[in-house]
Amino acid sequence: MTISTKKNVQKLNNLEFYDFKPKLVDFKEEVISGLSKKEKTLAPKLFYDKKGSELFEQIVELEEYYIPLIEKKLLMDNIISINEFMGENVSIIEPGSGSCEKVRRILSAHKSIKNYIPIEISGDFLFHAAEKVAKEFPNINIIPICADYLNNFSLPESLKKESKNKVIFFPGSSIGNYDSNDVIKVLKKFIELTDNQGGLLIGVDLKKDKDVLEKAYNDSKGITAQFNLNLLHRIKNELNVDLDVNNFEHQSIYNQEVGRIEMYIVSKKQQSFMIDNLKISFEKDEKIHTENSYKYTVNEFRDIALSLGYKKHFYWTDEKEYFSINYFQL
Ligand code: AVJ
Repeated sequence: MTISTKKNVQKLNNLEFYDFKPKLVDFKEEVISGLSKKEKTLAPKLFYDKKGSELFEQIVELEEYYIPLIEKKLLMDNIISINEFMGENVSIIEPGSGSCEKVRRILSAHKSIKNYIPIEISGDFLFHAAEKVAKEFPNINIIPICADYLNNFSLPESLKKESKNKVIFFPGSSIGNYDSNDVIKVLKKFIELTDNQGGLLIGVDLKKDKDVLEKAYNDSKGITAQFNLNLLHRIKNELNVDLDVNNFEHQSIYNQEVGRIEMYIVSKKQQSFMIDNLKISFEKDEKIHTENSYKYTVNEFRDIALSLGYKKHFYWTDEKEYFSINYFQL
């Protein structure tokens, strides 16, 4: 583990950056292995290059994509009780913190937060986001950790001893990308991080009408389609592949039996392209599976968390019961 000493950066005495030098995603390797499978896949983490991240910023502004608005309202309307459940001298740990935007609602409303620990794989991005938070909240220690939150990192020793009340903040229904085995792995990791005595504040998207769900992932402005098809633009540009993105289309369907949105890139015709010497062929209507987004009932998700050791559960939903904020306590 190294504590990086970045030059040309204003020293803030409430900011301490830890860099575990996570292995970055090898785009080419991921694409080749995904497209060589019998059922072709591309992992959702590949969405987020610069263009993809910009498109995602547009998705979260869409009315049809109800998640961010409802989550924001639920957090704001219930911030007092949420803060009470979290207790005092809290350390908030946010795996996959991105721009650290949502946590501000908690940091500014809570009187007794000691530490905020955002964890993110992209170091520069993390550093700048954390620096902003550090300036805005001079009384909170900001301890960004550059790491893949499921692998090879640990919290600084000082944190392990000092603060009992560790709370994991995992908003946005990020948990939706994980299938049932991985949800268990992720939650177990969270329990380990909070030393078997903390809390978990997590946004979970709920099962609902197929129509509402499919519109959320196939919006009328076509932004989600662009976001999905951006994967093909990445392949074309970054791997120098001769392919025509117009020969593919975006598809999102709600698989009711499994309870998940499935996103695909569909080949409009029989075609192929070359990645170096490797030929990737498609039948007409053949799909590349690009994302799953699992939906739960409140009870389904509660039962998973309780079976892993969480003891108390509090939750908040909107009137239509589209989305839930859950607080679990160990
Ligand atoms: C970032 C995984 C929460 O599944 O709702 C949104 C990603 N994909 N629209 C989700 C996403 C297409 C999103 N998560």
